[in-house]
Amino acid sequence: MTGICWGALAIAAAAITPRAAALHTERPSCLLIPGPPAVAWVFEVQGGRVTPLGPPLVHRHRGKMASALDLDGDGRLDLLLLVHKTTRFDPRPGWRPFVYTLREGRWAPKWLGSRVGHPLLEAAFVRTPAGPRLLTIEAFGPGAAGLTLYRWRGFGFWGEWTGPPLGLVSGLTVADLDGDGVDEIALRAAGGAPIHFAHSGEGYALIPDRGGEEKR
Ligand SMILES: [Ca+2]
Ligand SMILES: [Ca+2]
Repeated sequence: MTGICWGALAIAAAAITPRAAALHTERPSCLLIPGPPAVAWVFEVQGGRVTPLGPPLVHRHRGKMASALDLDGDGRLDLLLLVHKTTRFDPRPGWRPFVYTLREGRWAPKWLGSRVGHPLLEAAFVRTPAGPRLLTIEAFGPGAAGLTLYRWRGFGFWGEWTGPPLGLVSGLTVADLDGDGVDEIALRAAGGAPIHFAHSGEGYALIPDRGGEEKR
């Protein structure tokens, strides 16, 4: 992290006036500086205007994969950030899913998870036909990773669906490609080719005709 970056950070932070989240879009955008410390902004872009939806979230550890939406439908924006650290219950460094909620203009911890089912590689909030969910890529074993969907249930996440092993996939990106309010996802296979999935049944299924295409 250079001094120039920190100068820009300080200016940007000073320019942001926290306010209650008045969402015009269901999926706000996130900007993340991985750090450490990690700094995440949540904002929406509408008609060429960029509107911050809260103050910057700063976490002293390295971070990745900031993702925001209203996870539990209470009208308050929730922010997912993966942070790389040890925990009291898991002394090995790893990626932890930390969730914050925007309350009275501040990011308040909602769930600072120590682990999920398997070692966590990547994660994002997604919109499914059943509502918002946490989608993870987890390491199932040597050379194998896969997708798992979790539902928020008051305090913590409940595993709802686990897909088949996919090999070494990474690069999770989320976008509503057809504008129906349900997110499609893209991953990179071990060889670097993009593979696309759509929500189907209780989880995600490969979209065969988009298997080798570049995402729009
Ligand atoms: Ca919420
Ligand atoms: Ca869609």
